[in-house]
Amino acid sequence: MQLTSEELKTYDLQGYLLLPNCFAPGEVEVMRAEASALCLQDFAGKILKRDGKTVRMIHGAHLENKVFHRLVRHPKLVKPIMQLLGDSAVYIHRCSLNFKPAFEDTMWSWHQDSSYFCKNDGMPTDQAAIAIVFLDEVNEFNGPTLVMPGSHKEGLINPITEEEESLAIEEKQYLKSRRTQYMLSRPTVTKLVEKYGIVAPKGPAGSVLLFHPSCVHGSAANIMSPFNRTIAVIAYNSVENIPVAVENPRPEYVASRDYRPIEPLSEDVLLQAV
Ligand SMILES: O=C(O)CCC(=O)C(=O)O
Repeated sequence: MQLTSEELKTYDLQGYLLLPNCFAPGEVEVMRAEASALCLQDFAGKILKRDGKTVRMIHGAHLENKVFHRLVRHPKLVKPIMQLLGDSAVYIHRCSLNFKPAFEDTMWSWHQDSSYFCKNDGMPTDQAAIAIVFLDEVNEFNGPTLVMPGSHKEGLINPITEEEESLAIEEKQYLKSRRTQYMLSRPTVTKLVEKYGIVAPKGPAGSVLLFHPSCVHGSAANIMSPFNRTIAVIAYNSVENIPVAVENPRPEYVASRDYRPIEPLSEDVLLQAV
């Protein structure tokens, strides 16, 4: 699958591109079954919510599971990603499964992934790309990823300061538990939304959302709907943008140090026996 020049232009302008129905229902079913099986296993990349039971994320699904190992090498993802990164060879920086079960308050604050990639993982530039694969239908009710179109042009934005954070937390205790390292402050979010607005790309299970790691995004809680929302989030990086060594590297299952370029597998790879 190749992106058209129109699609490449849209991605460049908006910092994201939605590809509806990329994967067939049979392929989605295979991935969903493997995601459920992974939730029952124990390994370091499995992150639970504060209740100690509900799975929030599985880091490194592609290192633990054959189907996700194949998904990250699927030509429907790798070929468009290579185009977005200037026809460069790419490697897998990270892959996670993000779970938002029905009637749960799991959320992600506003942030840029490039802050993590550049500041924590040592990427020289933000020239990486992310593919989100919808394992469930994503609709207006179950907490779609929210994106500020065009915000990738800002480059790295300063996250919330300690002072802003302590004020916000005094005001709303719940923020303390929702804090992520590079969360943006409310004044910053307000200014950015005035400039860029917010979109919530939605689509059937099997759709793919491509986005630029500097595109500001976040994700509200799925507290009201009876619909689960599981997505696979895969970050690819160009072999021209290999990270420099950092002092306290994040674990391999969060930020890979295997920079070998990947070869796309065959189109039907998700349906082959494991
Ligand atoms: O799950 C989502 O909708 C957003 C996740 C996210 O922000 C991330 O993985 O960086």
